[in-house]
Amino acid sequence: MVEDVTDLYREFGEDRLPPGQRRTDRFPVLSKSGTPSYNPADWRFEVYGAVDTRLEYDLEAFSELPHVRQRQDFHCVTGWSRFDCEFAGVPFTEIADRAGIGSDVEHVLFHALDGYTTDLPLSACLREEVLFADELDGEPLPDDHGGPVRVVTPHKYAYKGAKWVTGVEFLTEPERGYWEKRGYSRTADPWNEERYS
Ligand SMILES: Nc1nc2c(c(=O)[nH]1)N[C@H]1C(S)=C(S)[C@@H](COP(=O)(O)O)O[C@H]1N2
Ligand SMILES: [Mo]
Repeated sequence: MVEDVTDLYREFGEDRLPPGQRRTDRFPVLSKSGTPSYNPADWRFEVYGAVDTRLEYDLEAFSELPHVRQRQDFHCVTGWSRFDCEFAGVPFTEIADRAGIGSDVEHVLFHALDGYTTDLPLSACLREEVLFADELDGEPLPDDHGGPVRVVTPHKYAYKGAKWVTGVEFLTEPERGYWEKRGYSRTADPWNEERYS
């Protein structure tokens, strides 16, 4: 079953295509420093910070977590949008429930294999469409697009979705990620064209 969440734009704007974006059927690859290599046997996904229980999964354990399949749109801050991406993955809320997040948690910082980080308020993460995705269009997520696991954030510009994600850190105070430190918007709402801060 594929759940269609492409109508989430109604919460934010009039049009499915956010202002200043153009549609593409290609899926360009954008990374700060190329696709990192990793040893699948050593790969770990870690959940830490202000949580009741630290979690750690290897690839097999991650693949056994409950997954959902969704049709989502993808909006890059550089101006292209790709409609109808089919992602399968573990919902952010599933991970948050398993770790048990403290009542003082306000913010989340995602960590990745290439040293990339990106941050979001907790409230922007506790949404059904925020996934730790390991499949794209019915295939294992390609390396260039963040395999084995990436974050997807269809309600935000795509730099909020860390590719090659290896950790999620729950914070009691905001911290800035890689592009957020370099002038990209902290809030990144595509329908409000929050590109730069
Ligand atoms: N780990 C990591 N994640 C990342 C990036 C990166 O450089 N490293 N780039 C971000 C940016 S700026 C964008 S637009 C999207 C691009 O995703 P794509 O290459 O699958 O199109 O990934 C985001 N996630
Ligand atoms: Mo980007």
